Amino acid sequence: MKTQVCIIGAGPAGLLLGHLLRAEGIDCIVLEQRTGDYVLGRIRAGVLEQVTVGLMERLGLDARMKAEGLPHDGFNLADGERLIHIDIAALTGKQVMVYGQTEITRDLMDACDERGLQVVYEAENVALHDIDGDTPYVTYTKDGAEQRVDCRFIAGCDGFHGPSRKSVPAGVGKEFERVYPFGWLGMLTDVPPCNHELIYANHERGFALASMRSETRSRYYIDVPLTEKIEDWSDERVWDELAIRLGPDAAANITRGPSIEKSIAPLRSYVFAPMRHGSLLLCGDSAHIVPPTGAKGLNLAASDVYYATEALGAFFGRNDVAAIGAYSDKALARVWKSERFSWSLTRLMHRFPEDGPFERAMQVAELDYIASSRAAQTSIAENYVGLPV
Ligand code: RFL
Ligand code: PHB
Repeated sequence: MKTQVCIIGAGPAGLLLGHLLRAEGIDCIVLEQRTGDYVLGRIRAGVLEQVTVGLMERLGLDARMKAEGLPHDGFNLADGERLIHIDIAALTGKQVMVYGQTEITRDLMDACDERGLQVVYEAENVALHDIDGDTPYVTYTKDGAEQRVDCRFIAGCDGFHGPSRKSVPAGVGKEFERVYPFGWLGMLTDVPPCNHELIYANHERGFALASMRSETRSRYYIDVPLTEKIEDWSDERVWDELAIRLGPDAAANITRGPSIEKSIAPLRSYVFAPMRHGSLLLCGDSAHIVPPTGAKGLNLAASDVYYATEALGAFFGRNDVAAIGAYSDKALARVWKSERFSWSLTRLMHRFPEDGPFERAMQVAELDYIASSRAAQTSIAENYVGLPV
């Protein structure tokens, strides 16, 4: 078949881009290696910035998010003794939206038929060809038959492990990476949240985060060494650890219940630059990873998609080749700022095994500074709600 843009991956980046291109009258197809249910089964991000909310509004797919999402005016940093409240609404005039990645993905999936967005699930052996030139194509296998999509552009929205980034010829791109010596153990559970706002805690036993998906569904995290196995973490063991790390006030409000999902994810900072090579544009996790501490991963995928839509719209609308050329620099300028914020919040809120008394003193001093300085709180708040696109 022939189309204008072949999108690889039906995660949030691929589905958002597909809908936005369709809304601009641009032909596209999405190829996804997994089933729709598998994609929906991944429990990931929970906090949406304005850019992500704004794209759902622009698509007119924001009704459920507006009805069921929880707008938050602030969040908290706990340092073992006190809660430092970051009043993002007062400091920035903005809010964040607590609404799960699963829900966004479901809203985008549910609208595909009505909006004429074709998604091929269980597309195997997806391979990119001739990305250096103007006539790239993608091959894949579906139900045992080889298929070919000819297109003008390929959008690589296939996450960190997908084939798109790997198709860029060796030596063309540069990788920047930082791997962290711990992972986050996440637990989803149908109990009311222990606090009406998120709490990120730095405790001597390690990091903890109290988050939520709704008034009746909580999402909790603790950091654990990468050597830990999920089988060794019973629900009770996770609850005990959360109660200690989040501090006595939060612990008093914790309702315990069985987990409905529990897994350990490694933490990584990673950027691949440039984010475009020839006819291939990379969006989302295929080009960069952030540690989840600032809740930036999904939101960066959304800002990439915003810039990619702008570039592809200019190209197909008025043959503006320069807009395609500008995509990578525009996207990366925002990516690097989110990388910086996620890295610095990770550094501030976790106990690194290699840290000595000096590094710990730096954390204490920084938390004390944040607690006492409106300027410091404003800086954190404006990064947390998301820098402008
Ligand atoms: P996704 O969501 O990984 O989607 C990529 C899609 O591409 C498909 N794919 C292929 N399709 C066809 N052929 C192939 N060969 C393919 N290979 C892969 C995959 O099946 C998938 O459907 O990337 P996208 O769309 O860029 O979205 C990015 C976000 O998902 C990601 O940034 C965040 O979820 C990151 N992240 C978190 N971000 C937060 O803001 N808060 C969190 O709490 C949070 N938790 C997480 C996370 C990422 C995790 N990963 C990647 C391991 C927890 C985890 C476990
Ligand atoms: C989540 O609710 O899953 C979540 C919230 C904030 C983060 C990371 C994850 O920084």
